[in-house]
Amino acid sequence: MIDFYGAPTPNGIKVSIALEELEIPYTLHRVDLAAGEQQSPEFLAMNPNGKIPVIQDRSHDSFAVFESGAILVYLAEKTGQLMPLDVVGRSSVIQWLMFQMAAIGPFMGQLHHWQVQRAADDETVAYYHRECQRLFGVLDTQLREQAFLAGAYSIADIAVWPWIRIHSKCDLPLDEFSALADWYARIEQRSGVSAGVAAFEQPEQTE
Ligand SMILES: N[C@@H](CCC(=O)N[C@@H](CS)C(=O)NCC(=O)O)C(=O)O
Repeated sequence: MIDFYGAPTPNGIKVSIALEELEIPYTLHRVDLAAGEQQSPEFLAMNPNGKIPVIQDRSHDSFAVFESGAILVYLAEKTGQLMPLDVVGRSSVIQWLMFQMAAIGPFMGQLHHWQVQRAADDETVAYYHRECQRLFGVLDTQLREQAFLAGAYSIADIAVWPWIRIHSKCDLPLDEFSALADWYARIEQRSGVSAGVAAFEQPEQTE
């Protein structure tokens, strides 16, 4: 059983999707970011960086894992699914996972902050917008070659998908990225993915 501390943001949703895809039993503990619950002493004891998502694994003495990419690797390794075991296949997944963690997430996060919250001048917004379009181009080129980012469906796809989900919010249409748009639509149809998105719409468990 996993205790999952999260919120319905791209980094939160990638963990609920992975838990659903891997059919791992979990309890969702919603963290109210606006109220600052991520800064409570109890939360900081799990993640000193004070951000969701975090999991605790009850089968390992409530071992805590923070950073969404590290959580996805932990869950894949725990189950032996969604990431190949051979060194080359594993590296391919980790490369695209790192690309999401180091580029897609930070740049789209910044774009969303500056553009959607109207917190910056036009030049700053244009800079993040251009870079996100370039990153979408990188994904599109890869997906023209193969159905999923690292060969078979993996935690790399799960990491990227929730960020593409907010593309219209960030004024980043997919019209010029047809392979990315097809990939997005195919993944959206997976039952584990819709269950992961819907997880935050369910009444909170009290257990
Ligand atoms: N690199 C981290 C980023 C986590 C992150 O930025 N979480 C956001 C929500 S998506 C958060 O907790 N924000 C609240 C805050 O910064 O106080 C990860 O991938 O887990």
